[in-house]
Amino acid sequence: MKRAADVLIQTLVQQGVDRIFCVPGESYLSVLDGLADTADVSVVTCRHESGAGFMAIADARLTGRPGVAFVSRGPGAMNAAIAVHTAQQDAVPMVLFIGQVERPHRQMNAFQEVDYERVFASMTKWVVEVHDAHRLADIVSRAFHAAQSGTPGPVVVALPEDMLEDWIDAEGTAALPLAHAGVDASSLRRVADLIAQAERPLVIAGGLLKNASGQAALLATAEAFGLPVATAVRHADLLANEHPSFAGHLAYGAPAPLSEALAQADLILAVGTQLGDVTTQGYRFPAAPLPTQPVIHVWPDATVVGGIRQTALGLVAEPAAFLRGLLTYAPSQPAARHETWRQRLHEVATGLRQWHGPMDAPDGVVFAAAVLAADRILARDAVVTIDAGNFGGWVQRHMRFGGGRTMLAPSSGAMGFSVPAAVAASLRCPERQVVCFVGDGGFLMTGNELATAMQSGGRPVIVVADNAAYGTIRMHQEKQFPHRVSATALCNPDFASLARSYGALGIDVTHSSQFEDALRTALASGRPALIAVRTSLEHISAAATIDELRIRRATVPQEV
Ligand SMILES: Cc1ncc(C[n+]2csc(CCOP(=O)(O)OP(=O)(O)O)c2C)c(N)n1
Ligand SMILES: [Mg+2]
Repeated sequence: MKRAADVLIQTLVQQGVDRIFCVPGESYLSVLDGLADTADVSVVTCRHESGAGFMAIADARLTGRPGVAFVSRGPGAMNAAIAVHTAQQDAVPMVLFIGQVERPHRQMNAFQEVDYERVFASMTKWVVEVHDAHRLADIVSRAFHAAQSGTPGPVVVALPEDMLEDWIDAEGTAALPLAHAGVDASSLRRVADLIAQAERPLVIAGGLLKNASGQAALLATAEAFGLPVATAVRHADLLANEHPSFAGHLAYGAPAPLSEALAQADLILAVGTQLGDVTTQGYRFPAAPLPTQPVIHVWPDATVVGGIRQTALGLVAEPAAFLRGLLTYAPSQPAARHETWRQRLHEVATGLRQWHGPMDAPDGVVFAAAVLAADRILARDAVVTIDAGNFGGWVQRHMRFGGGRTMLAPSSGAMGFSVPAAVAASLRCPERQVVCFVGDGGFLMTGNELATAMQSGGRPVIVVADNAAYGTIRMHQEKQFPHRVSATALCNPDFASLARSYGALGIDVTHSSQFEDALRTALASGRPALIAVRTSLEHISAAATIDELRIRRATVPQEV
């Protein structure tokens, strides 16, 4: 006979889980008790459930396996909700285990009781509450299967406290084999034909290719067909940005020269992306529901392919396997006209990476300076995490990714992702440099996970862009309500001192000339470090200053 909690842990190990991120709760004490004796699973104790969830997402991105978080019932679960939503928007496999009130007290508004099925239904692949301990192992195995099948995403498993303490005659359940969507030879031939007939074919590559085999297949296909590749939002690392096939990053508000150049495409091959709102620049490129150029869409889930957009060809297939199959039909040599088109796009993308603005302003460092220095200094295989916020615009546009350098950022635009993600990345990849870029707003949402880094042996370098503002929102205010600043100014702590109080290294940067030394010192320190960059608010985004926004607003006629 075994305690159900121990059967659960055995099942986790059988699913390949070697690390979980948690905030403990009295609702799953027996699991914590069992984990104390389990050498196979490292337990990272976090300071907030959003941090635990974000760490699980980053870990999933780096391992290719579902990320796992354990949180307590009710309040703990609600704190974790932001990560569930992020995993859903990013199609990242994650299993979130939540304690639940004991079974006899369910449906009685018991202390911290939540109906998880109702709360999480809209943002998960599956929510299940385990009522019978005999079913626990099978349900957990199925949860891992569901998180990885078709469109990957989050699954929530609720564990009533008393169920975990039942004694049962059972063992753990092995991982269920995943079924992979395939693609037939005639479809592959048709794709190759459509590429051959097109004047200006373009690949849009997305997050499902964000692993070694996906990136290798993308590179091989791009080279064999001579295809340009634009990447979906937050995935600029799918292809080395210096590679002649790299045709830009479809980030939030992509610069006009890029979107105008890409719009010339007469065939779009979208692989491993859901072609969501941001990547398609508001469902305009390729347009939905009726695109202006033929779209071939490859994604391993029939409900997504063709679901919101007419496709010339929809293929339910694993993106990497599809690309490997397509290689068989590659031409002996890429067409000359494709080569010209590819060069044109690469020149536009490369040109946009140049920064022509100043490095310093009267009110602080222009954040471009920090990004350009980091780009020069960081190892090519560094992991870079990016929070939501305007400072991130410089990182996404002016830093080179791919070719080994990983970009981890939430396409959901969730603030607070990057510090926990960097902690998880430095635990998973201790041999790689891990650098987090975060705003002053985002840092104070989950920067407390610096304590987790100290405790667990992670050593991320955190670069805080401190412009004393929720700058992104201030930018929107200046666009729509110029000169009327409301609720966006921030009064901040001394971030470097704060980092020191955690036991980390803390360095202040007030002029661009200091950044390079600061980053080298931080990287060499071998411990968690924070560089607080006093950042210009006037230079509020990579695209415009506050003054420029006001002038634009004043000179562009407004609708009445
Ligand atoms: C969790 C969450 N809350 C609110 C927002 C809305 N939001 C987007 S950017 C932003 C401001 C970010 O400020 P900061 O981190 O200081 O970066 P900055 O824009 O100043 O560079 C806000 C509030 C969000 N995206 N996520
Ligand atoms: Mg800010």
